[in-house]
Amino acid sequence: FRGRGRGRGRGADRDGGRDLLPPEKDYYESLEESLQGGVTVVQVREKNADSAEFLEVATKSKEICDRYNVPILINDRVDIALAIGAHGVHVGQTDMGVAQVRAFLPKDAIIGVSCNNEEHVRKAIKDGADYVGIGAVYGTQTKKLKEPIIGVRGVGSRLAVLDGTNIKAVAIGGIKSTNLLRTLHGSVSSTNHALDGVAVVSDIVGSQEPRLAAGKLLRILRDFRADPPPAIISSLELPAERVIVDKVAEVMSTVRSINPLVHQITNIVVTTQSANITMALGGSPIMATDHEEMEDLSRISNSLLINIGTMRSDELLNTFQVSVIKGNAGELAALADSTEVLTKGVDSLGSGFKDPVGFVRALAKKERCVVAMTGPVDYISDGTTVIAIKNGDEIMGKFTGSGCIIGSSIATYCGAICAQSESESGKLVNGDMLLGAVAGILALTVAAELAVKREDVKGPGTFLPALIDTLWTLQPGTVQSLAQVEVFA
Ligand code: 3NM
Ligand code: MG
Repeated sequence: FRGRGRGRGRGADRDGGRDLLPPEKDYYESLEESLQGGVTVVQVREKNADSAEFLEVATKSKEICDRYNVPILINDRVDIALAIGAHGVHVGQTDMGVAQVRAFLPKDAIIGVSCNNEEHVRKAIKDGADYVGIGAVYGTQTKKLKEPIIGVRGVGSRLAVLDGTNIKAVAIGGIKSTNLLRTLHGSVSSTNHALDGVAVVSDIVGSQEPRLAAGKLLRILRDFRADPPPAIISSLELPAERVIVDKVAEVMSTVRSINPLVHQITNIVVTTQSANITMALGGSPIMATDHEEMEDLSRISNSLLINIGTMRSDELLNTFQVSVIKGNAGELAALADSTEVLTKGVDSLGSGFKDPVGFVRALAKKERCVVAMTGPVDYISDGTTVIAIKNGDEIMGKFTGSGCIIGSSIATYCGAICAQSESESGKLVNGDMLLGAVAGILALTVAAELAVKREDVKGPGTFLPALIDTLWTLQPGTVQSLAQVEVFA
């Protein structure tokens, strides 16, 4: 392996293991510590070792794993697995096939296979694999990838192929304690098929303290199993329009008392008006975009708005968990790969979807977050409930950035709810984001109706400052009496 890989300088797979150890860290010590931390299965992956070295590493590793009663799998090499009496073998798509591997090994051997796409998973079922490794979920330095990164939003469709089988599934590739919760949450199929575990290399092997690194991962995994954070925490008792409107009124007061910090990364065209809208609602905007400030800001802000006017959102959505996705019909259609509505610039063409209620509900379920679709009627869903808001005025379409300020408004209310929420920090969804999205849209659209009627408003130019003034003095009771909300349970 060493000769073929490194010698010719092509196709060289990284060790994917021992080469990741921190300087001075002993491999076997690291392995033992990771087992103490709670690793439940070990795979020996030696991409550049010759057979003698591989055999030695596998033999010693098995001795250690045996002491912890943890099964050990060998990557690719059936002969090594047989030689040391390993519990099984893991193969890639270009290795020996699962059925052939099975023929060599004892009957109860565990055989796993790496799957990048749905076809691979179908083949794994047919070949009789015990588990599949789905990936790469994220980018990784550990292995030179031959197949595309699927992103956390790609795992669910692979899992769905396993429905009705008892084949286990783990996700792999760039999984770390910092993204594990998001990975578990995002990797659920529309049929509710979830991961059985995750496979991790660098976050454990690269750690000075693999016991702590593994322990942290295990804790997140167990917490998720015991108490999966719902895509949405909704306190709305449905179907009751009145309850929603009353809750919105409550949130409006909360914003003014809590004064949430709302970090907004937004288009230069709308920065000022977004900041002013947030202030008028009772929040504190931070419009920083500097790379260096991001980490510090993430510690103090109550919400983060990322306003992208383009369709490159896949990358973002694959990287972290959003609480709310807001867009017009065209933008959301693009996200859903639907051709029912086309976008032209920032304006949606046509009136939208035949079944907007069904569309937002399905998209929210798929993306596992709240989805808000703005338009003449706004539709907000958590994947189950859909709330339609009929307030607003067509003047909102007559100036630039009306969608952007709705985003600011949603982020302000969601920030207040997060700040007030007592749920444990670090969870994906901190409070009722459905309520935050509804409050954000309702406050803004009711204010728009009031502002446009003012005598001093002659058009879009005078409307915007009037809107800010109206929001500034907007009373919860006014919103309660003017709200036109409909609930689709
Ligand atoms: N297989 P890390 S990704 C060994 O996509 C391996 O099949 C992958 O290492 C696949 O946790 C990968 O350090 C590397 O990213 C995983
Ligand atoms: Mg392989």
